[in-house]
Amino acid sequence: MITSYKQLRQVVDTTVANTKITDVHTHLYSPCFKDMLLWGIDELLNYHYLVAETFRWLNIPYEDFWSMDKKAQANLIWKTLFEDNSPYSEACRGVLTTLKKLGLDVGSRDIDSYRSFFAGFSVEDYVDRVFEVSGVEKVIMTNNPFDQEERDIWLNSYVPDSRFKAALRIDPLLIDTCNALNKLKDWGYNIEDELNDNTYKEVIRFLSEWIERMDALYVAASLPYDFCFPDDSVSTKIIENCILPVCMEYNIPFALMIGVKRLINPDLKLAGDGVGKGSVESVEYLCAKYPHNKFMVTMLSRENQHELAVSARKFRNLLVFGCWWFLNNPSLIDEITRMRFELLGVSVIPQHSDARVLDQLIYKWEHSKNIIADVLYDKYKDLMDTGWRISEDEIERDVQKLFGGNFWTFLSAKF
Ligand code: RAT
Ligand code: ZN
Repeated sequence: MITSYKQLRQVVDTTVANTKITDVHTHLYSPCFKDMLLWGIDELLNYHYLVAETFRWLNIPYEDFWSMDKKAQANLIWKTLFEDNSPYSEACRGVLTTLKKLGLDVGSRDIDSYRSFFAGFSVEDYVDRVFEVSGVEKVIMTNNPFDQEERDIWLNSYVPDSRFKAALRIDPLLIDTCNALNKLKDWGYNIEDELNDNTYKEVIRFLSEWIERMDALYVAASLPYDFCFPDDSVSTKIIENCILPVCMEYNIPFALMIGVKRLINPDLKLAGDGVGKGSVESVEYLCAKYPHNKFMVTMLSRENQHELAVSARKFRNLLVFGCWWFLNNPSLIDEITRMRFELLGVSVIPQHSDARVLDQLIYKWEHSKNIIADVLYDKYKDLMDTGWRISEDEIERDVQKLFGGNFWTFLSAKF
């Protein structure tokens, strides 16, 4: 049993540091996806979070930046955000934490020496290194069957790697349905001109084939802030008639990521999205109307977090996950994690990385783990103050659930 605050602190820190993580949502790819797997200093610097921050200082036309090669873009981002200003934004600091944890001399500010370091690795060795340094054991990819490059790999050269699991991402079916259905037609599915039972059957066939091909752990969509369910839109029809039945058949969750304001500045390309408040009522409707379906939900707006956590108290088929994208900042992770632990106890996935560059697993988890450890320490300390006695095993049990167990249990649950 833990007998002092000092011992508690030490057990929490060690357990959080040593527990292997399942990262439930990333944009990473296994090595068989070749160039789609991004890594190294130039990719780290070209992260779209940093591109957005760089443009706050640049006066050049957007096109001039986009026409530069990756190395020149990285140099400009480095100069603007790291040399001309202090890099304490979360995305900048992340680059430095990553370099530090890889053993590089952050104080040297010598970007070319960082480049030489990365050039010394094969991709396979580097993947091993990042998994080891970050403490991540498995990552869930974001797999888009509508992307031609990705599709070709799945069809021709995919090699399973037990560290990288798939999630079937179907945004085009919901936000660009007409074009998505035309693609299905091109690929030989018998899609009719209207959304009728035959068309739904063929969409279901498409989804089933890809779930099986990818061995997808869940089906996912990133949805706009004004996503509303139900309504009389095409996306409601596809969700009702295709996605929910397929998820039910395979007993896999439908993951909804709600709150994007797409391309509020199109000149910024991937960096041009914003955030808006979403409808928790839609999530509640889904959970209540489809009690045998499972839903994983993360929302992008800070204002939605409390309401979403309350909904999760009401629906066992709702698993809340992560501090997504613009919420992945220390002050907000701290606030949201505290509130979730207070409302939901251990029954939540406190974080996912959303890493797009392999190396980001290192900083995203390092930063989040430190905050989660602080919050856990406070919560266990409050328990100790009541006279409740806590063992090291119980802390390990809880942290294992938070860092992966809850996800795997939810996948196998049948409601
Ligand atoms: O966090 C991000 O990198 C965003 O650009 C999005 O990819 C978002 O996470 C998503 O999955 O749509
Ligand atoms: Zn994402």
